[in-house]
Amino acid sequence: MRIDVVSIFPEYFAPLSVSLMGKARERGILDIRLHQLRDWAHDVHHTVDDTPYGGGPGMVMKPEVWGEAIDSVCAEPPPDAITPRLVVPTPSGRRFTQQVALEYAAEPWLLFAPARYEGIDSRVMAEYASRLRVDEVSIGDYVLAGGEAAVLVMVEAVARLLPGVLGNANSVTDDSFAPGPMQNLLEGPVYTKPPVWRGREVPEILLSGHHGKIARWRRDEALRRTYERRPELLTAVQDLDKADRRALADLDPDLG
Ligand code: JA8
Repeated sequence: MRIDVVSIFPEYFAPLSVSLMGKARERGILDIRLHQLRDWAHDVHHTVDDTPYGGGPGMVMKPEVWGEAIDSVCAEPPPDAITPRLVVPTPSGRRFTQQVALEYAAEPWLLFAPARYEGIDSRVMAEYASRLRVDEVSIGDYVLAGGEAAVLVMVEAVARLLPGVLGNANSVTDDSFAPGPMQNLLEGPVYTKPPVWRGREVPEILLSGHHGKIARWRRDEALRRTYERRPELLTAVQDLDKADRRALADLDPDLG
């Protein structure tokens, strides 16, 4: 997969050379190209922002600079006649979820355009929407100082889904067996050795070797944690079995 990122802080993306994503790049699974937005600003100060029409606080990123940057990145296409999916992080975007990460992982080419200041002149998104698929996406309901951190989050969520990026030890296929964001259940607690640490014991069932009972216990813990921390997820959980309904009824008689 090819990923281009255009930013006024390309050095912000140093973590993309570490660990999982560093290895994926070395192996050629990920082709990440970073670009300095100011390279497409032609005035002496390499200006990328200007005051907002209509007044108000802060500055808005200039359309001409982004337009030249995106045109130029798109003009260096991979072998086929493909175009990138343009991803613009913004708190006013559609929510980036695991489902969106799976969608992006199936794309050959992503182009991220993280903004600073009050965002990018909206005509840029309108212009490219007539040529590319343009997604304005939010990673959550909080405001960052810029879109760079959101790009790091999204690239990591996508990269771990690419074939060959994860080892067998923590395979993506496990995501669909263990409770997780895909099933609308939170993961329950996990433990490793020693069996007693500072007087705290590992739940006995996990040491029992009864694989069926362990699976049931984990499911119950996942249901309990989801009920306590993210109750809104439970309304969306599919295919609850009889034991699931009993576990939920124990937590809250209105459920299950
Ligand atoms: C921000 Br400025 C800026 C640009 C993108 C994003 S995504 C998010 N949660 N906050 C702020």
